This record gives sequence, structure tokens and C-alpha cells, in this order.
Amino acid sequence: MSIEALIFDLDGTLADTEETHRQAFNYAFVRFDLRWEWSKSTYRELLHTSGGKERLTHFIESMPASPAEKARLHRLVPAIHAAKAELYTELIADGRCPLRPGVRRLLGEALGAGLELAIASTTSSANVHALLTRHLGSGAARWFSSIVCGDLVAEKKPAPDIYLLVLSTLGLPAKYCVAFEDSANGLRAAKSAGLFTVVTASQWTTGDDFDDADLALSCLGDPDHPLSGVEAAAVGGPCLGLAQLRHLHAAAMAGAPSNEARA
Ligand code: XBP
Ligand code: MG
Repeated sequence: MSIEALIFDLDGTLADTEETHRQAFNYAFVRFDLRWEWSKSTYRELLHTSGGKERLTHFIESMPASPAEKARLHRLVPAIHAAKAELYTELIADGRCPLRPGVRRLLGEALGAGLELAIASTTSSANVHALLTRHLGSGAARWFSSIVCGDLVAEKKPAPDIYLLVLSTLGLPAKYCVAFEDSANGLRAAKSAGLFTVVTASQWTTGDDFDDADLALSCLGDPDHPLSGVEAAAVGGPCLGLAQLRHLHAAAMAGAPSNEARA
């Protein structure tokens, strides 16, 4: 049973974007004269809530404020998030979020082998296109047969909805596809959709529970960032390439316990 499509999460997987999201949130808070500042430790906790608007709502609910003040702040969420998104795309344009190691290589291998590519991301379409354009060029979105973003599904990750919609759009059953994720929410979403899932933990998710991952790595590996030790042993070399991925996926589909690496 061969792989016909690779489905990538974006934030934290294609690129380590969450620090830029965090900065954009904090700039938006200044613009709205809110005396909030999300530290890295606070943001790491808030990332357990998928979706920027949902994250803001969760933060407001957790505040020691009156119901009336919370209601006022809740009404501001769409405008705060729109300002954040505008600031985020401006920040992304300066190239501060490079693609993670091995991403460009694996995308190229997959396209060269005739596989389909897809993106399943909680963030907005504008944010997805801003990153793809900045790092892969203006036509890069056309490399992907399906780009499904946050607001297209009712339930965000860890619900499987976004992956089920990508599979439906591709017209492929889960067993012919592989998902790439960076977070516990994303892993749960992909596994609930029945997908063989590779996790490359980011600085924000290292240490999260990835026991359900079919393969957990620190990154996909490339000549400048070769995999080593248990990760290289699990993959069968310094990089996770299409050949290694096909071998691991076939073994998993045949029911063999994959010799998983742990991030
Ligand atoms: C990660 C998310 C997003 C981003 C912020 O998405 O949960 O909410 O943190 O982007 P992914 P928005 O599934 O790509 O890892 O503010 O646009 O939601
Ligand atoms: Mg992610």
C-alpha cells in the first residue's frame, strides 16, 4: 500500500511560526490599548487551545474580571484577531520564519515522485499563503492539491474535522496518506482521522505526549541538520526521505510495530 499524499500542518511543522504569532498578538494588544502581554511561558500554555480567536476567548475567560468586562472584551475578539493577523503577515514578510529543516527537501521529493501535497492548518488562509509565498515563491500554493484552513471546519484540532476535509478534498482514504504535525492537538486530530502521523516537535511542544505518533523526530533532517542516534536509527539514515517514509508507512500498514523514535 503506497503513499499517495503528504498532508502537512503549518504552524510549528512547515515553519516555527508561533514566536511570530506571539509577537503579533502582543503588538495587537498594544494597538487596542490592552495592558496584556503574553510571555513565552504563558503562550506555551495558551497554545493548548487551537485557533487564535479561541485562544483569546480562553484567555479572557481566565481573567479576574467582571462578567460585564469579560463580555466587553469578548466583543473585541474579532477585531483584535484581525489586527493580529495583519501584523503577523507583515512580520512573516521579512523572512523571520524559515522553513524547518528538511521541509523543502521532502516537498520536492514528493512532487518529483508524483505524490499529492496538502496543508491542514488551524491558522487562516492568508497566513498560510503569506508563509508559502515568502519561502517557496508566488506559485507555491499551486503545489498543494488541497489547502484547508482553520475557519473551514466547525471543530478545530484536536478534532479530526480538518484532516477529514483534506482527505475528502483529495479523494483519498487515510491509509494512502501521511500527516506531519508538531503538537499534541495536531497529532490527536491526525490519528483520529486514521492517518499515519510523523511528529516533529517544535520549541513550543517538545516534551508533549507524542506516544501515539507513528514516528516522533526533532525534525525531518537535512544535510545541515542531520538526524542522529535513535532518530537516525528509527529512520534508517540522517534524513527522513520518501524512501524511508515509504518503508515505515508500509511496515505500519502491515501491522509491524514501527521502531519509533522519540523526540
Ligand atoms: C496552530 C494554531 C493557530 C496559530 C495562530 O495552527 O493553533 O491558531 O497558533 O494562528 P496549526 P491564528 O494547526 O497550523 O499548528 O491566530 O490564525 O489561529
Ligand atoms: Mg502546528
